[in-house]
Parts: sequence; structure tokens; C-alpha cells
Amino acid sequence: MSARTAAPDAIRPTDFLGIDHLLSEEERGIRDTVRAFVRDRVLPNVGDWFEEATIPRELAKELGDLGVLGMHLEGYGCAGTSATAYGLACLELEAGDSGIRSLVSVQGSLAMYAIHRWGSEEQKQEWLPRMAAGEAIGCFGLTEPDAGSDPGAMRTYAKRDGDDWILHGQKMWITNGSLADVAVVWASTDEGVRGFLVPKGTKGFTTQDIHKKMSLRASITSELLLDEVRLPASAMLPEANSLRGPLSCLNEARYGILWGAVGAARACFESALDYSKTRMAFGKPIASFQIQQQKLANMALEVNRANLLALHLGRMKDNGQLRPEHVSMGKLGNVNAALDVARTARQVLGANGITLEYPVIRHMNNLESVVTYEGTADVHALVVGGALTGIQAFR
Ligand code: TGC
Ligand code: FAD
Repeated sequence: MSARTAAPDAIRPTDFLGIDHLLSEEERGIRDTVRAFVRDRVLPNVGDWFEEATIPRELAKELGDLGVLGMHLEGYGCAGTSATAYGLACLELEAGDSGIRSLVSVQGSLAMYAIHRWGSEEQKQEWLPRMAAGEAIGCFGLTEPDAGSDPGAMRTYAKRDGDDWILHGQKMWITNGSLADVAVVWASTDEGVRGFLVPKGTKGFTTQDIHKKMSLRASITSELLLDEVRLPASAMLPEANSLRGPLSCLNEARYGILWGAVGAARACFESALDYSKTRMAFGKPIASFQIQQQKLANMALEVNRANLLALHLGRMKDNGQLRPEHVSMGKLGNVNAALDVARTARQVLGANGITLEYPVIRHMNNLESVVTYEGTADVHALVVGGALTGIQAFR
């Protein structure tokens, strides 16, 4: 049979381009397991968590049992999956809520990765198995009240005192801050920027949650206060001594986000598609109007394009070809695309688009955090611009 006459697969609105066929059986299996968890455990509850601005602590243990915490890391109780499989998990988690994906990103790609990449063998043995199981939660403190996009301007410092370190300063906007059993805190020292493991309850270390957030409400965001905190030498991550330490962790988390954004976009698109087929106006389903079909077509295009970009970058990462500049392009493009899809979907839902009865405004509001954290869209545009022109435009 010629290619022309071969019956094409039917178009599936939820996988228009048949991207599923590009995944291995193992990848589809991991994707389906995470999708089922989100369907059964997250979706029935997340509207309430968002409204109440909370996330149940026990979810960390359940995510550990699911095997997604540090799943792309090797050893120490981590699953050692491919980067693509990790990305697919992030996509499904964020189709539930960006807050759930954040919990997993911060745990696996920031806190665990920092210890895995820059920590001592003792630090890895002490923390990673419990963190992979979700028995211990980690957070990652880089941002400060006056140092966000420019972490090199941090004021938190650590100085040696005999064999000990004294750590002093303040970190702001820290996901999982007050939940965490261990905070990875980055500080300026005479030897460059260094990371410290600060266990909960250490004298002088307190947290304060940030309230009145209108975004990422199913996630705890805190301030970390470090008042002359005395730490043993063994608390310092020995292998990191410049901004490269924390920035290398950000590459990992940004990679997860560029996948996760596809999930948030997909959830918004599917909600709008369903709604448009049943909502009647002027005697017809609104899906029958050309303007609405154009919106649906554009949303489908953005979701599929973002998904293909994520998959391409995932394959590059698995082949060892992914550079931070590629990650910046992915985060910039996919989060912006997801925001466009969410805003369009919200309009398709009319007044229902503003309630938590539907997932769309929750995703739309969450994405305002996602486009800001892990490097704002401006920062990533400047990283890409720098790679294109050879001119660094941050300063
Ligand atoms: P620059 O002078 O360019 O570099 C300093 C050192 O870092 C190295 N480097 C990198 N290494 C690994 N990966 C990268 N992406 C790197 N970018 C730079 C560089 O080679 C150098 O190394 P060395 O050994 O020579 O010292 O640094 P800069 O101060 O000019 O800054 C560059 C810039 C603006 C791109 C960077 O500061 C940046 O990315 N800013 C954004 C900050 C940010 O993204 N913060 C995120 C905080 S964590 C968070 O938001 C968690 S939310 C999680 C959730 O809930 O999901
Ligand atoms: P600023 O850096 O003050 O930027 C303000 C504006 O100026 C932005 O639009 C920015 O794009 C623009 N701008 C800055 N510099 C330039 C430039 N050179 N050229 C052009 N424009 C520029 N941080 C952590 O360390 N750990 C966490 O777990 C964490 N979780 C977070 C969770 C949430 C919900 C949020 C909202 C933030 C979180 N952050 C976390 C902080 C986040 O990384 C920062 O908010 C982000 O890096 C931006 O910093 P800023 O808010 O200080 O903005």
C-alpha cells in the first residue's frame, strides 16, 4: 500500500501529532503511573489545597513511594531513570498543579541534586535515601529579599570560626521552607559562594511562611532566617565554591519546569475543549463558532509545539548534548506558551473560568510564579540573547 493510501491514525485531540509514538514503552509506563497518581490523589483535592493555601505533608511520602523524588539521580535509593522519563513525570505532575511539581522539583532537582552533585559521601548517605523516600523534605535557599535575578548580590555570609562555620542572613521565597527537614543554604564566604546543609531545629535557624499569595497556593513558600547559626565543618558542601554550585542545580530544575509547563497547558486546553463542546450559546455549542475553533486550534498548536520542544531537549539531555542555554530557551518558550494557553482557555470558559470548579484559573495563576521563579522570562531571554550575539546584557 502506498503512503498516500495508507489509512492515517485517527486524529486524537489530546495527542494531535501522535507524540505518544515517539516514547518508549518504559517511558509510557512511567508517564501512565504518574498520570494515574495525579488523577486519583491530586485532582480530587488540589482545588481545596489551593483555596486553603496548603499542601499535605504526607504527600511527600506518597511521591516517594511513587518513585519520583530524585528519580533521575543514580544510587542512594534514587531510581536512576532517563532525563526524558523525569520530564514526562514533571509534565503529568504539573497537569495536576504547579505546586505539586514544585515540591518534586525542589526536592529532587534542587535539594537532592545539590547534595548528590556537590556533597560529601557522608552527606549523601545521611540525606539522599530518606529524601528519595519522602521521609525527609529539603528546600533550596538562594534568593534573598534584595537578590533574586542577581544571586551574586547575596548578603547571606558564612565565616569560619575554628572548625565551625557561622552562617548569617536571610533567604526569601523558599519553596517547602517551613516543611523542610534540611535547608540547602547558599552563602557568600571568603572562599567563594558555598552551600550549607542546615537541619531543621538548628539553633538560630527559623522560618516564616509567606501568606496572601494569589499563585502557587498549593505549595508552602517561606522566608529562612539565619541568625549567627553555628554549623560543623561537615555541614558545608565540599565540592562547590562559586555561583556555579547553585546555578548547576537550577539547570536541573529548569529542565523539569520546561516539561511541567506542557502539563499545565495541556490541562487548560483539555478543559477548554470539553467546555466548548457542551456550553450552549445562541442555540449552539460554542465550539461551533469560528472564533472559538481558532482559539482551540492555537491552543492545540502551542501544547503540541511545547511538548515536542520538551521531548527534543529531553533526548538531548539523555545524549549529553544539553547546554544551559538550551534549557533557557525551553523554559522561556514553554512557560510563555503555557501562559498564553491558560489565558485563552480561561476566556473560553466565560464566567466559569474564574472559579476553582475548573482547573484553568488555578493553572493560570500558578504560571505567574512559574514564569518568575527559576529565572524570569527576561533572564532566560538574556541568556539566549547572549548565546546568539556573544554579548552579555545583564549588566
Ligand atoms: P556568571 O558570572 O555568568 O556565572 C557565575 C558562575 O556560574 C557559572 N554559570 C553556570 N553554571 C552552571 N549552569 C548555569 N546555568 C550557569 N550560569 C553561569 C559560570 O560559568 C560561573 O562559573 P565559575 O566557575 O567561573 O565561577 O553569573 P552572573 O552573576 O552573571 O549570573 C548569570 C545569571 C543572571 C544567568 C544567573 O545569575 C541566573 O540564572 N539568575 C537567575 C536566578 C534564578 O534563577 N534563581 C532561582 C532561584 S531557585 C528557585 O527559583 C526555585 S523555584 C522552585 C520551584 O518551586 O519549583
Ligand atoms: P527581580 O530580580 O527583582 O526582578 C524584577 C524584574 O526585573 C523582573 O521582571 C526581572 O525579569 C527584571 N530584571 C532583573 N534583572 C534584569 C536584567 N538584568 N535585565 C532585564 N530585566 C531584569 N528562590 C529560591 O532560592 N528557592 C526557592 O525555592 C524559590 N521558590 C519560589 C517560589 C515562588 C512561588 C516564587 C514566586 C519565587 C520563588 N523563588 C525561590 C524566588 C525566585 O527565584 C525569584 O523570585 C526570581 O529569581 C526573581 O527574583 P525577584 O523576585 O527578586 O525579581
